[in-house]
Amino acid sequence: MKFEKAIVKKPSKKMVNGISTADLGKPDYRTALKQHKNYIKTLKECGVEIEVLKADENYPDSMFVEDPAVVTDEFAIITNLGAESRKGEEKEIKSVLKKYYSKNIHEIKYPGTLEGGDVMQVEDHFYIGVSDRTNKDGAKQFINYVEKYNYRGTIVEFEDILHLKTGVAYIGDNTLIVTDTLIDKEEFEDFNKIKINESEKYAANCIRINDYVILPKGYPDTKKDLLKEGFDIKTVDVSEYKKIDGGLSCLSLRF
Ligand code: CIR
Repeated sequence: MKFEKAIVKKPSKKMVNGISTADLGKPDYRTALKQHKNYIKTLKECGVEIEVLKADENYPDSMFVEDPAVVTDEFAIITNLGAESRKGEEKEIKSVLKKYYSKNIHEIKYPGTLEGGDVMQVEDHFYIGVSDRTNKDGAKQFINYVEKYNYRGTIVEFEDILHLKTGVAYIGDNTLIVTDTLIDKEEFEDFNKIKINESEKYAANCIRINDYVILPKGYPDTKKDLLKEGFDIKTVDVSEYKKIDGGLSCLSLRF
């Protein structure tokens, strides 16, 4: 998959109150801003042009732009967020995406809920996690939309993680990087799998952009494993986002 653009959103001061189960303390806002700038720089180095949206003090989690929409080079699907405090984030994203997609924008509607973190694209196939944030109705609406464009969808059920992509990433070349929770899923049996150590499971939320896999900084075993498999790596420190359950993929929409 070739990516040309990415949308990111500056974190607001309220990000320190983002939803969290991590038990790692509150993020430091100034460090988070520095890390965000560095994230943007790294995406640019991978060859994508960036649109940066303004911070929004009404939504502490709104820099996690991956959740209110799913984008491809042909169409966009605006989601219906499952988390109460995040409902409404999709309005701005929808107006921004209109300029890129004109008519090819669709919306997940109540009673369906879906968050982009639960959607993993593998070429023309989507894996949709059913989680506390995404329900079956939302997943089915999503599949109906993508089938119009000749894409296919598979629902994946799991427990214990926030989103599907908290535990798995597609990094190209038919390869998944995957944690214990998802490694034995039959939906993934035809992939090459790189298993993540339990102690480095946060690194499962990584992204492949053009020639590079971007990994969170501080996960040396995962980095070694990927280098051994021949992937080119860049690392970005996202420690402040980890404190509010977010990671590398959540911070951008890539298309
Ligand atoms: C939330 O709980 O919604 C945020 N604190 C973290 C969202 C992370 N997003 C993602 O994994 N796609």
